[in-house]
Formats: sequence, structure tokens, C-alpha cells
Amino acid sequence: RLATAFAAKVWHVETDCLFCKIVAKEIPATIVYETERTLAFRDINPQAPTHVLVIPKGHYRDAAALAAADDGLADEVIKTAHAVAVQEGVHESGYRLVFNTGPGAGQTVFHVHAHVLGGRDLGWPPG
Ligand code: DGP
Repeated sequence: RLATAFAAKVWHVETDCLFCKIVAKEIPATIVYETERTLAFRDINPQAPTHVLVIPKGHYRDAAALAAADDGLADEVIKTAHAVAVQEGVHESGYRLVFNTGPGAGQTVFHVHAHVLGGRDLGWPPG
């Protein structure tokens, strides 16, 4: 299925994908930032005072698939993540950008998403 928004821009929609449904407004989310091709919304189970997910509106299963798309969309996701960090006021204290990639790394939703985490001290190594 192809979806249209913002003047004839189309992207791939995967049936039964939770985040595709958030893009389509079929499932509510607290959206904090949006560009033509990306969307940022608060994580339903926040792990830090700022915990926002940034996704491309089109469906890519993980960061590797997004990078392979080779059309600047991966750049745009990272730029949106930084814009969210600025908007949330965590860009100066520092924030973490995480792509869990694959089930072994804790990926549970297979529509690529960058976690933007900030607003507290973040330990390293992560769990
Ligand atoms: P990951 O484990 O990296 O695949 O992260 C998936 C994240 O998605 C997890 O932190 C919780 C979040 N999440 C799951 N379902 C929903 C939902 O329906 N709405 C929102 N806003 N976030 C969700």
C-alpha cells in the first residue's frame, strides 16, 4: 500500500505495522516534531525524562534497511533527532541516539526508529 501526504509524496506502508499506524493517525501518539518524511513522538514507556522516537514515515524494518535506501532519508532522521534534542533542551547537557537493530539488540518494533534519550545522566555501557 502507498500513502500520500505533503503534496504527492508517497512512501511504503506495511500492513499491521504499529508505527505505520501512528504515521497514518490510526493509533494516537504524542507527536513532538514532524518533517515531510519523518515523525517524532514520545515513547509509551519512557526510560528518561526525554524519550522520543524518530521514524521515517515510510516503512523500513531496521537501520540497515534505512541506510540502504540511499536517498538521504537516514540523514533526515538524524537531523530530526537533533532538532528534537534542541526542542527538548537536552542538546547541551547531552543526549543519546540509539537504533536497536535486530531482536538480539532489543528491537521489538520492526519499523526503524531512533531513540532520543536525555534529561538525566546516562550510564555506559548500556544494558
Ligand atoms: P525497540 O525496543 O528499540 O524496538 O523500541 C520500541 C519502543 O517503542 C519501546 O521503547 C516502546 C515503544 N512503543 C511500543 N509501542 C508503542 C506505542 O504504541 N506507542 C508509542 N508511542 N511507543 C510505543
